[in-house]
Amino acid sequence: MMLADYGYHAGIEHAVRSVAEAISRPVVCGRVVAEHEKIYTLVTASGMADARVSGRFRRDLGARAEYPVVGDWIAVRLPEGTAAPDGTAKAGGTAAPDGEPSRRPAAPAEADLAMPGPEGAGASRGGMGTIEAVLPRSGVIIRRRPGPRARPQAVAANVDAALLVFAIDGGRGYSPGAVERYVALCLEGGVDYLLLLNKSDCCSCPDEKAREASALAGARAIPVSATTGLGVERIREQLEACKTYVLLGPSGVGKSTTLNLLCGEEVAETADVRHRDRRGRHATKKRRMLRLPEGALVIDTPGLRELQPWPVQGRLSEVFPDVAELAEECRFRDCAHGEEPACAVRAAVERGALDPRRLESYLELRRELDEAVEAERPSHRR
Ligand SMILES: Nc1nc2c(ncn2[C@@H]2O[C@H](COP(=O)(O)OP(=O)(O)OP(=O)(O)O)[C@@H](O)[C@H]2O)c(=O)[nH]1
Ligand SMILES: [Mg+2]
Ligand SMILES: [Zn+2]
Repeated sequence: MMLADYGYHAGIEHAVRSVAEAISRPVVCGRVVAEHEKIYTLVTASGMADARVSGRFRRDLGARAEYPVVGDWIAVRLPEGTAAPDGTAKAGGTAAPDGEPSRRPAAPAEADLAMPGPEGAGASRGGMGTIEAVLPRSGVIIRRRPGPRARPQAVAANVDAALLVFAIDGGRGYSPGAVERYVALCLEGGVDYLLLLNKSDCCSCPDEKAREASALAGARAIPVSATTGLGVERIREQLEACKTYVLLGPSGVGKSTTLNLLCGEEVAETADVRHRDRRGRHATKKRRMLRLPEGALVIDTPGLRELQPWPVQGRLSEVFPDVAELAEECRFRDCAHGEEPACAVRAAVERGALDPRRLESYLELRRELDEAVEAERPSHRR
């Protein structure tokens, strides 16, 4: 198995070595391709393996570490008899106590496409790897964990670009505000994005919708129909081999259908939306990463019920360059565009130069992100 096919680069090797030195134990690197409760399916230089986090890892969770997510590069101790990362397998692989080889049989070629099946985890009866560390992430999708307390939850890691999927069939999941919210999520995490306006076969004016969405999202919207195939070539043009993409969006918008279309076969389960309100039925239960025939890596995710971006890079003003530009003319540098005198942003709304919806959307996201920043302060953390 070529880890390079999964985006491996020299920086990762370096990070794995520092972990090995820090814990004085041999570790190899792997990439999480699926999560099943507390078990992770990894791709490693010697094939697929299942692993759990180590006791040390769990103890350290109180500090800053987070559980691995799909896309993470991790440092893992593999059970005896598994091939070493340089390919120097310990001859033949020692047998596990129950007589089964401790390594799963090599994945067949098509397993590249549909790597971890639902039965994936736990299938390797022999050995379970031990995850010692999550390596530093670059490009991460982090939302606020649903619930009363402001806590972060990573959705996918080491992502180059998100494929933000919306359905423009008239359901309620698509709105300018939702687009701004998903774009903020991507920019905060340092992730590029592309907007896929799916179900355009059920829309009378898909090009108009794409123009409208492009204006909100830096001209990155494509009308698509995952059932007729419209737009699929334009998506393919954007995907590069060995780069990582994540499909994000509400349930029922067609993320898995789009993935199947890109794969050229049914690799992901899909489900009809409810007739009454066109809402999805949460067909995809778990996140997992697949490799397209052309080599791009795509993570399918369950539809998000709630989406509040989590502050990472402080890039909200890039989602709202119009508001940011006006704000430079406000009298107070830290103007909240509320009751302050001489607020250039509110003045622009009043003279019709800025859509009030846009300002509302900005203020709402600003408030949510500020609340999260506040919750992250050491005095608020437990
Ligand atoms: N008309 C039409 N239907 C589509 C299109 N894309 C997907 N669908 C249908 O929409 C339904 C939901 O599709 P899924 O791919 O399961 O949606 P999902 O986004 O993966 O949903 P979750 O896994 O629940 O998050 C299925 O019945 C699809 O056949 C499209 O472009 N046009
Ligand atoms: Mg799905
Ligand atoms: Zn102002």
